[in-house]
Amino acid sequence: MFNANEPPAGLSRRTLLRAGLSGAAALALAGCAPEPRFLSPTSSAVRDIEAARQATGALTKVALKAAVTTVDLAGTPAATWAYGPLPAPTIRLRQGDALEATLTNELPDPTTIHWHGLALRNDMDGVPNLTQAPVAAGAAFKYRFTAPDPGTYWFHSHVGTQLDRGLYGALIVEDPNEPLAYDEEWVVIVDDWLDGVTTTPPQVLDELSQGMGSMTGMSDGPMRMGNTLMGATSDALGGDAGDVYYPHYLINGRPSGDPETYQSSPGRRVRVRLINAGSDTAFRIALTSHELTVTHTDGFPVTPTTTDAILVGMGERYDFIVTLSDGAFALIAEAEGKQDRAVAIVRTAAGTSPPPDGDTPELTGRVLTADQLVAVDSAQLPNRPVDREITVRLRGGMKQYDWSMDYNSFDLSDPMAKPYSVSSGERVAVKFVNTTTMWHPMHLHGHTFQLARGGARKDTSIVLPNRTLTVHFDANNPGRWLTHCHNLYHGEAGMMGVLAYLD
Ligand SMILES: [Cu+2]
Repeated sequence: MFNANEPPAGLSRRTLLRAGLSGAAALALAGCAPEPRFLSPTSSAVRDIEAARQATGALTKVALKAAVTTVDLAGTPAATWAYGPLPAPTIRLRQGDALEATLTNELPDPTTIHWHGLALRNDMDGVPNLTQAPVAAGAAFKYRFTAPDPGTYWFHSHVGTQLDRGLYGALIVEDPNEPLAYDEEWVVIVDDWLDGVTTTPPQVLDELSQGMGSMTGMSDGPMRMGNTLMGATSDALGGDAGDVYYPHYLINGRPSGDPETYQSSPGRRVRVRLINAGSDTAFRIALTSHELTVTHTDGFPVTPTTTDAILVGMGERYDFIVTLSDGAFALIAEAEGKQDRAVAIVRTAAGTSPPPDGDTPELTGRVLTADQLVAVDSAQLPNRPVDREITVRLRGGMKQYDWSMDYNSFDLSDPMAKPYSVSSGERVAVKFVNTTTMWHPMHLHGHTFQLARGGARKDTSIVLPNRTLTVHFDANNPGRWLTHCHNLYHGEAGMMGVLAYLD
């Protein structure tokens, strides 16, 4: 028995309305139109869509232990959090296979894993308080889902600023009918690193959150103030390139003082799977004395496009083919606007390694961004009219560090406070209107959208300052999906929102 004036904990006004009142009485009590109801991540619609996915029946099991560790950065020890080594061992499965990943949390804080880019079942998406309860310190959680599409994906913590530690790795979904011809594969993860060297990510967020006030970048080139970087600019990114000072940039967990060597033979065709796991850094990627032929972005195939360099934002991926020459070469990941870089060595013959700070004309040659790409026919969204248009205004700035979507100060402790609605089966257009003076790599969970008509299929896309990017997707994966800036600190400051399917 309970007092009718006082709903018991957990019973919403809406539940009571449905239970007892109807029509005019309910509307009068609510004081306005009835609240929309949204599908829950544990709804039958989520289970049904998972059951309907093409599945091979094969199951890949992995164990991921998130724990405190120390990594060696060319002789500098960095105390950090990681899933074992940095990066985590690559997870590989085939399209239609199921992944069972057991996360054991040995961190002092709660954590989750997000499977970035996969159109997976909503309750396995790893967003704390939205698709699952955060996994408490000392607890474990089993992620289990079918991988629907082949491609280059990655996984990372989605709690607070944990991504800017070492909690990330590559997830490769192989195509059983791979149409691309190549001899070998190299997974390349680029990252910006500060954890345990100069500071920790929570301290960086604290510092940034003070706001820059009236401070302006008067310097000629980037200048460090605490953990803030002033004056890092990029024409390709339309101005401010990034605002966090990083003492190291890494390729596959290694700084330029201790580069990885990729050993191969002249003439070999290598498929490079490039992932930007950085938190505040776009990278400009080039291989000395080579052209790059881009074949995929964010997992989906594009018409092969040859370039000298690629500009990759945080969360984006590019696959490209290189035919290796005879000698020793440097794969350069130039931290855009920040005048620093990571390198790896590509070697097909004896001889001295190229110097890490050598001249790389490729970096200033043709520079590819996703807007130059065209999806192959099989990756085109079918032609149909838009059923729903959602406008997302990106707002805020460095002065107050008040990044947001539509002035909503997003709080992951109450993620469903103000969702954007969609309905199953709709063709949705999202207009990201960037009203700020900085670029934002915007990410949508659980879907792959299309850039313009015929453009690349992507899940993370650069929106330049004072520009609008319109993307289209089909609402075919029910649930509650985060959409946010993949600049980790912008996201944490509030540039996040939820796109929720109506029940
Ligand atoms: Cu941003």
